[in-house]
Amino acid sequence: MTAADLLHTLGVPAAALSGGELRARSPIDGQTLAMVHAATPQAMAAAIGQAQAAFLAWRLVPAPRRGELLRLLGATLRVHQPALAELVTLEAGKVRSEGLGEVQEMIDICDFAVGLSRQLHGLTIASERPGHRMMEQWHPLGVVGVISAFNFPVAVWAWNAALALVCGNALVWKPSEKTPLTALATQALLEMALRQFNADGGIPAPGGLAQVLNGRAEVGQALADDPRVALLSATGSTRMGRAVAPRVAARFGRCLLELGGNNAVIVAPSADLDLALRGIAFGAWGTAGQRCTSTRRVIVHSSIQAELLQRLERARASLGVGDPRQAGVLVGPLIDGAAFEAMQAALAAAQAQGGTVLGGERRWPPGCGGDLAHYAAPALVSMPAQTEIVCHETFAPVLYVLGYDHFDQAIALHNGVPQGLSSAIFSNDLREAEAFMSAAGSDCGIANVNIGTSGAEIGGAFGGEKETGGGRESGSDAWRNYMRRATNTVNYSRQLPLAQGVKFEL
Ligand code: UN1
Repeated sequence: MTAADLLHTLGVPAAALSGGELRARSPIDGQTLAMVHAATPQAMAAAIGQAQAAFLAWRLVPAPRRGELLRLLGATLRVHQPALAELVTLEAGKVRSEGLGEVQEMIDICDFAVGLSRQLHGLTIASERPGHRMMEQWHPLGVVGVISAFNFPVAVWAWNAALALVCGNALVWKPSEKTPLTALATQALLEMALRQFNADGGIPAPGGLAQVLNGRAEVGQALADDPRVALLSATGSTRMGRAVAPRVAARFGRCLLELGGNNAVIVAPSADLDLALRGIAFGAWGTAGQRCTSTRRVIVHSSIQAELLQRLERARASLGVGDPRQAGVLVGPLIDGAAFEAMQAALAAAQAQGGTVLGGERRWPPGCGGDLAHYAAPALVSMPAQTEIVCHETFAPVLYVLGYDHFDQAIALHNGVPQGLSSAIFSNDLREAEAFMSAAGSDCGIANVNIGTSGAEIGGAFGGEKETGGGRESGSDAWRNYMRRATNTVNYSRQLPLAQGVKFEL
C-alpha cells in the first residue's frame, strides 16, 4: 500500500497531506510521501490554551471513566495495527516486525493505563497528633507537552499519552519533523476512539483534550516556554535536552527527559555465547542502530574476546541490509544523509583513535532510490581503549568492542561514559550478575542479565541517569510524574495540638 492509501485507511483527511511546507519523506527510497502543514508558535500557543481549558474539565472526570478512553484507544490500535505499523516502516524505515512491535508497545501501554485507572492511589500515613489522620492524594497535573523523536515515532507518544490522559491531563504533541505522517495517523486513531467515547452515553471528553502540531524547532520551543505546560516530556538527543530543559526550568515547569544512551553489554567468561551473540547483534545492528537503547559497546573478557569477535563478524557480514519491507532484511535504512555522515565521521574518528573497523560502507540496495536513500553495512569496531569517540552516542549501527581482564575493570569501563540509559551482562556467575545489578554495579536506569540492552517491555519504568536525563516513562510508578501530590492532614478531634509539641496558647 502507498502512504496515501495507508493514511486514508487510518482516517487522515487527504487535505492534511498536500500544500504544506513540511516534507514527509521515506528513508526507504528518499521519495516525498506528502507535504504537511507546519504549525507556527502562535498556533502552538492557541493549542495550549485549548488544552488548558480541556484539562479543567477532564480532571473532574472519574479516573476509571478516563481509563475507558484508553481501552477504546487500545481497541482501535488493535484493529489498525497492520496499517499503522506499515506507515512506521515507510516513514521511519523499520523492518516490518519492528513496526508491528512498535504499535504493540502502544497497545500494551493502553492496557496498562486501563488497569492504572483504578490504581492512582496514595498512602494513609500515621499522624503524631491524637485524633488526626494524614494522607496523600494524587491529582491531575495540567497540560502535558510531548516532544518525540523519529526513531519511535508513535510508541513514545503512547507511553506519555496513555499515562497523561488516564491521570487526568490534557496533551499537546510536537512530533519529530522527520515523522509527521505517523503522528497525524496516530492522532486520527485517537480521534476515532474519542468519537466512540463521546457516543457511549457516559461523561464525554472535552474538545482539544489531545492535539498534535507538526512543525519545526520553534514550535517545540513555544511548547517548552509556555507556563501553562505543567510537564514537558521530551525524548531525543542530549543536545535537544540541553536546549529544552533549561527553558522549562527557568519557569519552574517540570521536565521528563529521555535522552541519549551509550549502552554496553559486558560478556563474562561464563557467558552463554549463543545468547550473547543474538542479544548483541539485535541490540547493535537491529533497527539500524537507531534506538536509544541500541547496544553501542561490548566489554568482553580477554579470554573469549577473539572468539566473540569472530562470531560477531560472521553475524555482521550475514545481515541482510535493504528495503525493510523485504523478507530476509534485518537492517533497514538510516533516517537521512546526516545520519549517514555522522556514522562515517564516527568510523573515521574510531580509526584515528586506534580502532580496527569492519563494515560501515555505503550500500545501494536495488530499487531503493539510489543516492536519495542512505543504507550502510553494519560496523564492528575493535578499540584498544575507551577513547573519546566511544564515549559519544552515534545513532547508527556501529558497535565498539573493548577487552577487560578483571570484573572491576569491566564495571569501570561500563560506567565511564557520560550517558546512563541501558546496560546488560551476559554471565552465568551469580556473583557477577548480582554485582552488576548492585549499587556498585551498572549506573544505568536499566540493567539486564542475559538479555540485551534494547527492547524493554512497557511494564518497567523506562529511562536513565546522567546525560540520559533522569526521567522515567512507561510502566511501574512512572505515572506519578504526570500527577501532583497533595498531602492532607485531617483533624477529627476537638483539640488543636501542634506538631513537634509546639505550644502557642492564646
Ligand atoms: C527509544 O529508542 O527511544 O526498549 C525507545 C526499547 C523500546 C523503546 C526504545 N521498547 O528498545
